[in-house]
Amino acid sequence: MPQVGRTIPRVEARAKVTGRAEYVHHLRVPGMLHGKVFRSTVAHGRIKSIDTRAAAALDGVYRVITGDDIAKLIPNPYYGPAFHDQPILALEKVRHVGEAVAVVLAEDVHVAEHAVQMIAAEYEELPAVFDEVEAKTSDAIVHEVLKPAGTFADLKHLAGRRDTNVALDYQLRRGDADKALAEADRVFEHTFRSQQALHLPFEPFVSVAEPGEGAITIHTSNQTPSFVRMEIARLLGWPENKVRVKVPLLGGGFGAKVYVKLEALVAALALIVRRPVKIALTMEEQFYMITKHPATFRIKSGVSRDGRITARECEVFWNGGAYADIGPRVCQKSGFTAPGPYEIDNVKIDSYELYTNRTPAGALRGFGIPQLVWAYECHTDVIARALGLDPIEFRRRNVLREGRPQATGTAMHDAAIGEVLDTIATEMNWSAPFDRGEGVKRRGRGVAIGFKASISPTTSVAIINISADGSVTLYINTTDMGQGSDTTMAQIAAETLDIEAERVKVVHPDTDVTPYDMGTLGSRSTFHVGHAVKLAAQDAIAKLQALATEAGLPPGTNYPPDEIFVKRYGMRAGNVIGTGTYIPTYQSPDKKTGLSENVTPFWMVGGAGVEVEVDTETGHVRITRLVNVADCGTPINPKIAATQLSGAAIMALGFTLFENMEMDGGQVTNASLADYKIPGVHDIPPMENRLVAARQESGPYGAKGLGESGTFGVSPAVANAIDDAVGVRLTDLPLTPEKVLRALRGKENRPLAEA
Ligand code: MCN
Repeated sequence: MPQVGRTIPRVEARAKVTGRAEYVHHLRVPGMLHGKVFRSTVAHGRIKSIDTRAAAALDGVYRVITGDDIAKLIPNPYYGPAFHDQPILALEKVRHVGEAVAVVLAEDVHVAEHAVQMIAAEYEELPAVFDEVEAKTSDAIVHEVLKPAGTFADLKHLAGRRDTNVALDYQLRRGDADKALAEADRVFEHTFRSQQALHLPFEPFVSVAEPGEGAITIHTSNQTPSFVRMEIARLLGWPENKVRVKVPLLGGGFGAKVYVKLEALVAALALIVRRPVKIALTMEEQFYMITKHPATFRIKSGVSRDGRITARECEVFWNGGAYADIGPRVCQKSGFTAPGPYEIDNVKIDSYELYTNRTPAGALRGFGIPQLVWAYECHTDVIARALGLDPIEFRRRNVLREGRPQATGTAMHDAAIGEVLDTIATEMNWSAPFDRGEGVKRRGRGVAIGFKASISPTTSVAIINISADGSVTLYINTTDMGQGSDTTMAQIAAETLDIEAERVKVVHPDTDVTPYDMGTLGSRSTFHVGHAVKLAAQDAIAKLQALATEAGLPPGTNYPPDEIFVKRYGMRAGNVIGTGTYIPTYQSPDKKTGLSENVTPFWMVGGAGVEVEVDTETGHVRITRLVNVADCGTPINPKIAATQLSGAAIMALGFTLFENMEMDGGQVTNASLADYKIPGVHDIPPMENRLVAARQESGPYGAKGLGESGTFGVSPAVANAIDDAVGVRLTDLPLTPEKVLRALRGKENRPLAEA
């Protein structure tokens, strides 16, 4: 029976609903100390003094640790995937409000919490910069020297620089955008902004470190166990096999829990005090860890009278906050998709990753793509309206078709952009008459489509063990954070082995046992790890066949594995281990032109159609219908795939309508779930989720990534629908009732007070 394309319940479902599922938050280790973090209250400053005496004297406090204590253990205590810029605890300087400055350790977590209040730090405040556009030319320099990490092949080109906030500037030049703009029939230019927002997994960051003899075990809620092991080993100057990283299930990750977050801190603390240490953050502390990049996007297009886009100029400023994290990759990899899924001969892209004195920004479900789609799909709609063209028709005239080159020069293959657009149109009944409402309730509709490249080059390894009874165990470093990878990886293994998926056990990441994978991020696992799993299963089959031959069984016959083992070893004994390694081909973009003929192993495509009702007296926007459409090639598990699409879209609705980290002089003023609203069940509109019939020829069983595609189109589709309803164009996210009302009043020349 086919295992791929089969909707089976999640393999961990029973454990989750019975409360038996394993999470790091549940972990208690004998002798364990709890750490609570003392955080900076200034956005940029030199540390003059940290007074820990009162805290250390409190009954029950085991020890208070500062950056200086850590530097005694690790002389160069800076980490990061792109730059080695982030100290384990602040050293000399603080660069954002909420930065970790000291840690109190106590057996009782409440004692630690209390003692943290007794620490006092003095800072010499330095000029700070918060805005991404200002950061490019500001005299307030966040890092005096930039130190590229050189860890990942695609980020090796990051040059060490001084006295600049520009961590990376990526540029792409294709054709002659200046000339084509000068010659265009019409030119349109807009600036769009998106806000700082949060991942907010319901399981906040948590890590536990257990020191051993010249070794350490880290239990952590993390999406990249292989990287954590490598980075902790590098910091300690130890071989990787002395560092063991174990990851059970995650209560959500959404890109927050990639690379090193609390792991270096708990490891250093545990080694200093020689006791296990646990740090579990509160919901509020998540506001100081990692966020979605705020971005400013200036976009300019030249268009012909018949509705062809002839040139596009994109200038994107990414607000990376105080530490680069993976921002430079967002700036580059997402940057090259800034012109949108359209065939445009003349393109100029400048994409800048900037340091500022805000909470660092990294990858958030979409890796920068939602910020870009927000801008280019609003821009696309404005152009269509100005030309008097239907927005879907205008897109149809310009979308990239099979085999055509994307801005980088990489040919588009198996990217069902046109099909996604057509499916949205059909589902929305686009050509039928539409009820536009009346009185103060006006109705409108909008669409948007986006696309994303996958991360490349990366490595994934899988191991499959067939036991003598024929049962199968799969060892992978993919983190199941809710996306369902345990289930779908079991399905891919089972499909290849021709058994039922329910017979495959998936071992959670444990770097002593499970093999290398670059990370569960960028919707790369189904494609990359899926390939490795398939290869490992094929290898296991070949080894089983060799065993059958050794056992003297006639070739070509399909013996059940348990019979082969008994025949070969005279009893139920032995096992077969298959391994698979997958690395896609890649050509890094040319440093000057940004062009590459092979920039990604596959393209993800997603889009949305929205119907809204706008109250012209209050500015309130009600979404009356949301259609999510994506191309994921073959859905491995159709039901989970559909929930990936809807989950991503609901997350995007929060960023569209209300989520916003508010700031005052570097202080986050709404750092709690009471003040920072995320979508609740009442915010979920009537929703349909559709996957277009498609196949990724280069993917395992025709599959490719999906986890982020539902985030792409939501924000611009809503803004386009608002414009359609009431004729106002909003350019800043989130689209709050206040902004809608101000725009409406501005259009009518009616002051707000009149309302
Ligand atoms: N799937 C499928 N068929 C496909 C593709 C995907 O059935 N052709 C389903 C599978 O169940 C698979 C899931 O969709 O496990 C996501 O697959 P993929 O797109 O390959 O993404 P990853 O497994 O690499 O997961 C990461 C991705 C990202 S980058 C973020 S962010 C994200 C996401 O997935 N965070 C999530 N989905 C999430 N879902 C939950 N519940 N929680 C998160 O934190």
